[in-house]
Amino acid sequence: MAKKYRFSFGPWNISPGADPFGPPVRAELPFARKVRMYRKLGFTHIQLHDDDVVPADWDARQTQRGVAKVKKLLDSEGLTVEFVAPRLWEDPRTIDGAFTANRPADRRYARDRSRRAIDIARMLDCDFIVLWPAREGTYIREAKDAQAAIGRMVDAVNDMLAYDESIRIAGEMKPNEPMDQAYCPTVGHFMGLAYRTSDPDRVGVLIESAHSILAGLDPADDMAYALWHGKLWSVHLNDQNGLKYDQDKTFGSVDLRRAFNQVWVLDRAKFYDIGVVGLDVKAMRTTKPAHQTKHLANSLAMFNFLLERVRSVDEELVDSLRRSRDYEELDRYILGHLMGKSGK
Ligand code: 3MF
Ligand code: MG
Repeated sequence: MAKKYRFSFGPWNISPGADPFGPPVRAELPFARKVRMYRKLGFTHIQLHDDDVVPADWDARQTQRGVAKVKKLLDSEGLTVEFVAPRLWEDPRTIDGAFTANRPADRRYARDRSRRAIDIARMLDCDFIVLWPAREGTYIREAKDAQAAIGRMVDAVNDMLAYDESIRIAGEMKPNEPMDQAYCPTVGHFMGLAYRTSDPDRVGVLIESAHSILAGLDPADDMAYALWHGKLWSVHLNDQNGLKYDQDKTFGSVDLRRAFNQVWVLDRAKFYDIGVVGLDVKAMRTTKPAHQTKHLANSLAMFNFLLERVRSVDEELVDSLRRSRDYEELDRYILGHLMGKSGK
């Protein structure tokens, strides 16, 4: 592969613009219409929740037929499924969490729904599952046994690993929202857990820039940490303005230098040979329907712009400034380079 990146997003990234304080402001586009937008926007891969493909309450036969129909649609557009994620946070049975719910029947529901997500992934020629543990935490500390909860998360991952002997699973960690506190708030937490599963080589992470930022961490350093372990299998690049609600802003739109460093770390690690670059970005609520994919096109363009900046860094200069510990000059050089000024 010639150092070329592949890009993906999920159908939820073209959205009607509702927020907790106001209703939708754009019509929800039919799934098939969204699918037809991917290639034109420069994307070859699609990310899906299980119920983006077929409703979660369909029986096995309906599911098989429904998935086959979606597969045909994706094939006709030349799209590859990057991952399938079981949506374990909307059904009433997941109100108290999924794998960590206190009721055994709710935990069984989460287990069965995750197995079904694997079935759907397989029908779509995909061997990659992403777990965003949305409600695996609490509003108050005393609601659940936190130690038991971690064990239950390991059990759930083990169940999926046993259900399909070659499926790979990546945890997408987020410190909060919708819960006050998540049991596996960071990449490091999930990776510790991954090593205690029955097949650590098949358990990795997806890092979302905003989720690292919300945990007070630098996304580029988080990515480097997971890359060192050989466990960074996907990313959700976006941006985030401070420690607030999850904003999913256009990549690079808040902090260009922070975005530059994410591309730097990914490119130095040859991520183009490892995984697909996902852009988990959301249009502003003020965006008109005619412009509702601009945030995706702009995020991809920003990645490519920063890639050009990363690949034109004067490596020798950086090395020599590191050796002489002249970080003031390095700081000036990087800022100048980001602004297109090449002066040494
Ligand atoms: C939540 C997210 C989600 C997950 C997606 C896949 C809307 O903060 O980032 O995107 O990425 O549900 O699990
Ligand atoms: Mg995400």
